Amino acid sequence: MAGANQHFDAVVIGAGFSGLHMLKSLRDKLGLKVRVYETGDTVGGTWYWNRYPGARCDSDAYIYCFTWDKQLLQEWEWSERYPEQHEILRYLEHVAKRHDLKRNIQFNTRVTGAEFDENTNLWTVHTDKAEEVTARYLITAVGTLSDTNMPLFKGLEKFKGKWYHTSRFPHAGVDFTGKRVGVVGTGATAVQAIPEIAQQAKQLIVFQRTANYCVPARNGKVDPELVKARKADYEGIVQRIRESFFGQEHYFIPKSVLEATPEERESVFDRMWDAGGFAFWLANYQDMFFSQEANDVCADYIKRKIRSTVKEPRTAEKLIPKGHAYGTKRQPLDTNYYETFNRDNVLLVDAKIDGGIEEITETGIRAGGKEYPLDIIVFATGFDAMTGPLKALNLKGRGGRTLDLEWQDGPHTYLGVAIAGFPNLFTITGPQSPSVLSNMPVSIEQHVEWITDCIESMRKNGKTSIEATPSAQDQWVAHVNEIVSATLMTTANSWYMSANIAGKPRAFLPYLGPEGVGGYRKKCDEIAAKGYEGFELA
Ligand code: N01
Repeated sequence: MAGANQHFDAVVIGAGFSGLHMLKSLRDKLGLKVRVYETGDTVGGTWYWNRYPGARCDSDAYIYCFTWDKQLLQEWEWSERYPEQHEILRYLEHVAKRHDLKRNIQFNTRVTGAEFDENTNLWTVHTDKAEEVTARYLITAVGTLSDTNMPLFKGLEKFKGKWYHTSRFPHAGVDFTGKRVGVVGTGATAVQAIPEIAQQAKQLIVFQRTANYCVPARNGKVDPELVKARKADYEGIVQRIRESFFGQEHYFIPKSVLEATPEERESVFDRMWDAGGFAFWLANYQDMFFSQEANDVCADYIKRKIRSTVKEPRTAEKLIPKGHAYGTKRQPLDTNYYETFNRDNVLLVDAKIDGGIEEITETGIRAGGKEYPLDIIVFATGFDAMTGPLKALNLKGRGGRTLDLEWQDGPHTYLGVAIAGFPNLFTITGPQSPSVLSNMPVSIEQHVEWITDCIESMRKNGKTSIEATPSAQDQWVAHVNEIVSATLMTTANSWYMSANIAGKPRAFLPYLGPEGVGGYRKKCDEIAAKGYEGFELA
């Protein structure tokens, strides 16, 4: 399949959930000639790369899947409420095979750059296989959490043991048996990995910079009767998640937590806590994200849970989040996370109480003036979220403009799917779209459908170029920022706020629309119905 100077109707970058669906849609619905480039040696994206112990989805599997293959929705059986990485990868492999998608995907190939030609309205795409192809449309399906954040820890090169980043874990796995292991980070990834590693390692030392609010996942087999009922109601489920706020079957309680009596809210909190999953985060009282006072009431419940679970009071205190409101950082779902700190072989080193990481030495980590000897270090330090993977593509738009320059003060997009100055470029789940604030497959499908309809309409109307206007983009950026500024989200040093990467301009990355993904879908559809309002078509 490799070959220079080929022309495609569309080039898609990435073969995860987004790229697979985009390929299927453009090739089989519109009959386009499509090439997908993928760095990995098979499909899967996030589920190909993130192979750390305990990696599994955090959304219930019955909605963490493609909804466009109605038959597969009926046929596929998930083994658990939140399947493990290898099972989701097997699912995506199955989809690729079932729809014969691999024949249009070139694996082991990284896109190293692309530039738009203003004379031909075509993109020229370069790869690390010295290929150069042209395409009318360039579609990024690179994921939002795919650009690894590996902070420059002083002395790492001296470390004589082994070290790994969770997002680039060895395919063969890592045997922690009998080892002294350090985990750096306590985000959603570490919260999944720590209980698993603790069961194997001789000693586990967790280096925490910021304590997180974790709620129980409550993973397990799903009652076969519930599975049956869901399969019988898939049409209804799909419609509900598409119209919902977060792409989930979760809805806020339309009441202030401050209006509820202490007994009433305690029983509501207990119900959500026992249900597990994102309910406590996404189906809580509606003012939790807006009022610090309301938020404190919800946060207090979790703090009490931490204190009653963790036996050693000093460790419990370290695990109590301080300095950010509940829910303003991505909710980690845990399975025995807090319980793990009751084990004799687990130690928590908190940056504020014990001192932060000073350097990596030949034999371990030095933090707070003390050396912790280690055989293996696992960095669960996250990603340069949303903008990172797009900037890494080295795109050159009209007049050679680059995202590095255009986004110096944070992302500027129109609807999170297009960028002024970058014609015929579509960014699936891009910055300033609901994306990471939703159940990803729902947002991915919405973008793929919208992009497909847009390209179909352009072809019908003889248009060869579409580009967001600077004024529509400015209005969208202002709207994104105005909406979020009314919430507590901007107060946290989260990756949503770009605060996890040194030097990254502080900006809220996704779109927290007033009506969530449902409202965003309506907005995108209205824009299309008005002849792609805010875009210039040529
Ligand atoms: O990354 P994170 P993640 N020194 O950025 C710490 C998704 N996900 O990989 O909080 C010391 O959240 C950092 O500390 P702080 C999900 O959307 C999905 O855990 O910045 N520590 C933090 O504790 C999630 O949100 C699933 O102070 C440093 C940790 O490293 C996203 O991926 C499962 C440091 C990084 O946490 C990212 O989660 C798992 C430094 N220099 C994850 N730099 C699913 O279920 C960073 N840290 C699908």
